[in-house]
Amino acid sequence: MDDLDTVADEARTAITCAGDKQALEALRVDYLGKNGRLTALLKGLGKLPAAQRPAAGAVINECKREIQGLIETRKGQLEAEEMARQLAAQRIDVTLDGRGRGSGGIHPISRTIERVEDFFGGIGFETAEGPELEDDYHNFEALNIPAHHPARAMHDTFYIDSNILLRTHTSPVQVRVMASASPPIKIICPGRVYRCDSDITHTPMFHQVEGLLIDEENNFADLKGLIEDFLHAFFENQSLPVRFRPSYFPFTEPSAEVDIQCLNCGAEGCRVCGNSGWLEVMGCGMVHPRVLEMADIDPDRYTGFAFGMGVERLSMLRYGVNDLRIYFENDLRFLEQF
Ligand code: 2NM
Repeated sequence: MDDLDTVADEARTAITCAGDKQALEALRVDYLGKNGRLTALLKGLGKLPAAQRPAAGAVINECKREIQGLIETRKGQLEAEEMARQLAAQRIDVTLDGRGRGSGGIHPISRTIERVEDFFGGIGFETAEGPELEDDYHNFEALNIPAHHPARAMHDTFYIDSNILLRTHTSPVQVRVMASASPPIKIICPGRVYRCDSDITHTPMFHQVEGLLIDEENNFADLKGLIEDFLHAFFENQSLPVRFRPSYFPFTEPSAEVDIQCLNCGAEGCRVCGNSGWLEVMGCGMVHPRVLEMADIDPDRYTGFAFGMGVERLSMLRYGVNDLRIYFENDLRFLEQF
């Protein structure tokens, strides 16, 4: 019975001090397990006189129950502490504001294309699209640009093989429409085009919108009037001066380049217009009869005019952007402004 008091006291102290559940389990085995110290005392009952055994057995069993109870209590405490630690570590303040969503925007290139489509769509032009991978015929041959024509050198073409290339303009879309539809044709063709050219004002991929009208009655005066109306609408300035300069394209005859008065200096002369007072914004002309013929359109019955513009350039002028590169950098501080 002295042994029992000693063992029980040791057990009480050890259990109270147990730092985690593994230590506690080791104590349980040590005192209450099959070879445990209290179990050993029970086994030693046989050495007592028979008369004392029941009372001693009852005391040892009572002690075992007490130790068992202390272990359960300590286990509960340790679990509660562990839970409290976890809750503190994983605490979430559900009253905090959310992160919010960044607001999306339409890329200025898309916006510019939409503006062009809005104007021409409003006067009956349909939008047409076509492949960015083209063949030599649709990108060059059918546009009156035969092999070895100097215009092919002007277009620094990305070739896939000797016949397949990345289109250098969206004109092949117009070639495809001319070959598959019959006049009247009124289309604009926006899209990506590719030229092997990269510097501060050129990116190897950029965007164009080209337009084409083919009907029985139209002439250069119609083309001039249409383009003037478009530029006045696009730049929201009905008195913006526009001029046409004679030029050359293989696919149009006659051809012209179109300038607007410099938006930056109003014709005074500045860095933006290279001191000329004018900004080149488009090319245009009457579709060459050979181009119509190759598309099986009778040039004696039909005439057409066409025009083309670079979307990045138009967009930069419209929105006052002075660096082409930011169109391709996906910088939200730029994009969010649109
Ligand atoms: C331009 C300038 C002038 C043009 C011509 C054609 C087609 F397919 F009808 F022949 N498409 N685009 C054209 C004409 C494009 O861009 C500066």
